[in-house]
Amino acid sequence: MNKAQREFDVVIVGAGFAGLYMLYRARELGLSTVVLEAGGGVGGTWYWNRYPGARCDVESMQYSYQFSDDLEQEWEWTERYAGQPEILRYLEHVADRFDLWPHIQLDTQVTEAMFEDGSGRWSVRTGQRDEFGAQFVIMATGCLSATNVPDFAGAETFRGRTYHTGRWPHEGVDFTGMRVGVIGTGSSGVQSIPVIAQQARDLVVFQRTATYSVPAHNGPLDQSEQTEIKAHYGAFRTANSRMLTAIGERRARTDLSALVVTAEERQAEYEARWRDGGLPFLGAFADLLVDPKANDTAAEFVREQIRAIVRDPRTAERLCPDQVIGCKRMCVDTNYYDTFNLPHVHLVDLRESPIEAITDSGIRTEGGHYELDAIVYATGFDAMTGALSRIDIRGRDGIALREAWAAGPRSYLGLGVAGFPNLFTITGPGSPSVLTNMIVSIEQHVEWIADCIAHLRDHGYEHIEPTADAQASWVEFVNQIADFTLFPTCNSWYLGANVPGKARVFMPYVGFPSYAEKCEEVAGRGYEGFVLEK
Ligand code: NA7
Repeated sequence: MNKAQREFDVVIVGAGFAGLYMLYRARELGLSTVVLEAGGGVGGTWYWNRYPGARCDVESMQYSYQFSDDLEQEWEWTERYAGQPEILRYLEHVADRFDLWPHIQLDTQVTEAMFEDGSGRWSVRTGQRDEFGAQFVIMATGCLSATNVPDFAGAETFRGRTYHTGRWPHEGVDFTGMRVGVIGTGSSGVQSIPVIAQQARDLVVFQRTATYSVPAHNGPLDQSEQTEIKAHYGAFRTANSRMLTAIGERRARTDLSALVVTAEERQAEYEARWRDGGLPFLGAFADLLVDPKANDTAAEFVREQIRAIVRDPRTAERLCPDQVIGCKRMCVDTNYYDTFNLPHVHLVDLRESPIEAITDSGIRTEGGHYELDAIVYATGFDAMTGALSRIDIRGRDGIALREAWAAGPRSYLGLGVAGFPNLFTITGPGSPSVLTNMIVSIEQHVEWIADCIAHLRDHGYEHIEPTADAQASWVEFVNQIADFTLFPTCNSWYLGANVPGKARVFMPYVGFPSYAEKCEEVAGRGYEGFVLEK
């Protein structure tokens, strides 16, 4: 039997960076709020992704909340790029420091969220048979949280252990002496492969698409740098949020085309950024993500680095990507390419010999059979929409979000969906989200939503919902901008192309500053493009 429904002003789904801050703001507004979290702790991405080598690809001094000066000053990061355990500790500290725990219900998987036309309220159900009623539902479900596990024939017959990087066992895994296969060479593969190689007796990497990766040059965070940034943290944050990706004003994008400088100048710029490391490599020139010729100069530079690092020329060639650089999210690594110089590490190119089946003792490709004791799926996520479509969300007249989004997600500003009153999505499709420092985008959304709810309350409105017209124009605009770039040219998860059968639509909005400005304008004009109802 179901338990009695508990009533709240706000139900927040997810206790990662987004859910925790949303809770903090909702409480400040005096709203009764509960956060429902599937995991056994807070942290979201950083709770689940405990694979060896898991690390953020945005620098620690930027990948943190800015809403509290005290928090910002107190917390000491230890590395240039924080590892998963340190980020998780940070989020647990946030939950302690702001006394958030009493409002968070862990181990609670939301399965349904229904808008009830009669009462005008939401009813949220969970796999644990709890029911919650709420005026507002806020999805803080994350862009990369629904795991993608390819449907390989015979997968269930494998007698060894299998793992997905996004659902790593809390107790860790000891691969010592084992023959390990890793499928996938996105960020999770690129980060975990060098670490697993240190333990495994034999490591076979199954690569479908070669990856561009730039060295992290990670290490202890320079104390003087930390002190210096903290002395003017606000200005540092503001400067970063003026960047297209809300990251990296210290190595800002140059305004020049890669094609107007001399070959020597171009090489010098790429070398300097390679020495510095990290994602700002792609900011070397203004046109890298819009002009294929410009892009190829950066791509070829990285391929030259790969050829210089990897000693076996055949392996090096297989590791050299041929798609546009930056089209799939670039990786940031520690010793990724070097790892292929180890005698017990082997690369299987799935474009030459695709996986035919998983057998009881390993993986069979067209080229042969690989005996394995463990298989690691580093196969990514049903990105941006997966966490939402796995919940049965129904708006007015019982319309299902899954159906409304069957041909691709349709959202106004990535914040709200026509037909789904009082439902907000933090960093939803149609917002900059994954193309930016996520924390900056999350804070911008949380603050917008909190201000919006305050506005509704102050003016006696019960409901808010985007108009179908505003939503249609926004979706078109997001696509027009994407079409101006090289992003649509490859099979990335930004396009949903990694999940068989998923509609191919470019989901994030390119450019944080213009987006934030648009959101402010919309709010300033009394929530233009939304219908507000008493
Ligand atoms: P990604 O970046 O989506 O990488 C997944 C990898 O798995 C990628 O190399 C895929 O190849 C590969 N993959 C997926 N399905 C298959 C099948 N069926 N067969 C073989 N290989 C497959 O996920 P990550 O977890 O690494 O990173 C996600 C984000 O987290 C990352 O971008 C950062 O933002 C942090 P493909 O490229 O699709 O050919």
